[in-house]
Amino acid sequence: MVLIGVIGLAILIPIALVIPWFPSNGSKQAGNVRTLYTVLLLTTIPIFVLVETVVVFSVWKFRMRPGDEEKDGPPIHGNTRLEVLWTVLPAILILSLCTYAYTVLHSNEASKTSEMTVNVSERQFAFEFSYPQAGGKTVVSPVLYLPKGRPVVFKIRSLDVVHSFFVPEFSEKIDAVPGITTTLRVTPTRLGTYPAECTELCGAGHSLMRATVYVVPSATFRSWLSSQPANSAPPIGTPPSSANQAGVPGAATTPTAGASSAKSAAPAGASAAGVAGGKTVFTGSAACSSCHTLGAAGATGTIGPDLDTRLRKDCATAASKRIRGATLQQCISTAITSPYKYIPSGFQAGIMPSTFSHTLTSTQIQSLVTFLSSATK
Ligand code: HEC
Ligand SMILES: [Cu+2]
Repeated sequence: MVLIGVIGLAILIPIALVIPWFPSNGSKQAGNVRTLYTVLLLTTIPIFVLVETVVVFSVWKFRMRPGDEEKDGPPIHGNTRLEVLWTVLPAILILSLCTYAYTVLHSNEASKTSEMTVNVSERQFAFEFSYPQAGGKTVVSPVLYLPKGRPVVFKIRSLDVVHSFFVPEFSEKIDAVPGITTTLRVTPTRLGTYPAECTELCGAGHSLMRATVYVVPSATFRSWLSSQPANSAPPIGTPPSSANQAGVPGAATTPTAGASSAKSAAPAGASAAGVAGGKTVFTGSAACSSCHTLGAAGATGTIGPDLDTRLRKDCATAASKRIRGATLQQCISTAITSPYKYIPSGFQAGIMPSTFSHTLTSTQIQSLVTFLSSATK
């Protein structure tokens, strides 16, 4: 029996250690999680082997032999020493593993000195990262740049449904829940390009909800940051009034920065009304391009109607004119702000986000209308 157990261990432990359970290690926290996982493997495999060996041995040793059909087993009853042993040992084991896991979690979540804050805003189906800086300048970006070695605290919120924020190489993730701000701490330790993913089924475009993370040397990070234009809050349109959270762009942190003033302050610089601004909104923060095809924007999404071929037609039918408005502009505007009023044939309601009238500013919507009406054939 001991021999079988030793053979089992000799086979299973190398297999468990060789399997690449995790993607490459990209953060300090990921290192801690991996060590924890290895310790768990090394303690649970021997227990598994012990239990299975005893089970298999007993099945073989105490099997019924010819002539045993009518017999009962010997009337063994209780073994105090054994019972104490199999209660106390697992209890000690579980307590120590829990304590160890808790300390790993605690140190991964502990706030670090010289932490950099990055706000993560999530909505169907896009991420947006903003870097609040001294001097009042806030940089907003659809990709995440991080300096290697610098502890980062992510402040994560959702503008619509439950999403989550996960970078596999950092080995940590947390949900983005509407109405609260969740935090996640990461210290990137390896240069590289990683995916950030939403891991909460959040709608039809969920599988497209990804962003790119670049971990770069701190000098590169600084020059990237200073090359970015300052962008006043809110990053992806005006959040619903329930989203007022201190320290998050777009939140009404001062009495004067309410929803209405945020609305008029938003379209600074690049997001000004007009064709170019509309294209920026379409391909960038509003993530229209993840669902729609549109040549002028280089978009190839297939979840919603192909705007190149469908939009003019769908806006010219009698029914669409009555419901969405008689001119192309009115039609597009209604299609964006009240998407389910008129459903083009072959599509269904409930897929295109119906919250654009809250999450985009009126200037952004106007620039989308201008852009789309000039771009569609
Ligand atoms: C999650 C996928 C998705 C996203 C993101 C999305 N749409 Fe849509 N869109 C659809 C679907 C599906 C339809 C068709 C059903 C409907 O009208 O609700 C549609 C319809 C439309 C129509 C009407 C098209 C027609 O032929 O009648 C327009 C215009 C439009 N979307 C523009 C936009 C703009 C602008 C954005 C970004 C602000 C956007 N959409 C974002 C899925 C999406
Ligand atoms: Cu999501």
